Amino acid sequence: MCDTCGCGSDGEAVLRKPGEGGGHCHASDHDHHHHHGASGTRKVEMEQDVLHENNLLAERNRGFFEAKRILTLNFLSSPGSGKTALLEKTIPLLKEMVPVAVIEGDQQTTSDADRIDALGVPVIQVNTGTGCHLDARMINRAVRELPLQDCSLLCIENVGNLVCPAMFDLGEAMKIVVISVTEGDDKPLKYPYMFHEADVCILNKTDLLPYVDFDASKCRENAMRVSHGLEWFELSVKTGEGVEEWVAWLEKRLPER
Ligand SMILES: Nc1nc2c(ncn2[C@@H]2O[C@H](COP(=O)(O)OP(=O)(O)OP(=O)(O)O)[C@@H](O)[C@H]2O)c(=O)[nH]1
Ligand SMILES: [Mg+2]
Repeated sequence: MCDTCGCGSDGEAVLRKPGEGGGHCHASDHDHHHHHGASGTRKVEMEQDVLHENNLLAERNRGFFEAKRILTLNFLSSPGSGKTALLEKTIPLLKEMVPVAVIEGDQQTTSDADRIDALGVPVIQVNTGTGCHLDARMINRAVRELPLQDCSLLCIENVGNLVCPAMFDLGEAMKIVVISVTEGDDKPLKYPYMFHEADVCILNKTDLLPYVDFDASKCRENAMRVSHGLEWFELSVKTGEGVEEWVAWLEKRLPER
């Protein structure tokens, strides 16, 4: 959570089905009242309360997913690293093996949900408005709108942001952080909380490596410094290079039917 503005903690998220539009940002959506209290103590207490409430609901979500044997993955990254592109590549390779459903998180638009809808799997869009992350309550509401089957895969694409989403447990089994080679190999050190919380890191857009100053082994080393047990994949969604290894790894973790 942004501890300076507390964005997203006071607004109601909007759930949308693919094609329901809402493509425009209105100035009124950004009536964003900043409560910068003079007392640092109050700010910390508020943040703890919000996270405590979120954690309780996340545990309820987790219990639901475990009881139904739904493998739930939370995909996180900065905007544009390729989360939706990765889902578009991965889902067709898995959907014959296991039922797949998707929750898409964005501030506005249903464009990502429309892309997933084209794959023929159930999807719901959560528009967070001014909020910069998904939280456990939004997931709790969204799963009620989805035809979730037992022994299935649920992919959640979080709002593009390397900061706040890391703090909000959704009840997922794993956090998967996507980073692309255009972002700089120092990102794991600059956004350590995200990489520390992640179970898996996917370095995407390796097809662009010849054109950018990005040292993939240095990036991996930086990521391992903040999270020793991180699973690491390097791939290009565009060319398909490296995708097989990632999908094979995920396949082994799918619930047996
Ligand atoms: N060259 C190259 N471009 C890619 C690759 N993967 C994704 N892209 C492009 O990167 C851009 C962003 O991809 P998205 O999948 O929309 O990224 P995202 O992380 O879902 O973005 P947000 O939902 O806005 O946070 C698109 O123009 C993709 O075509 C890749 O492997 N190589
Ligand atoms: Mg996306």
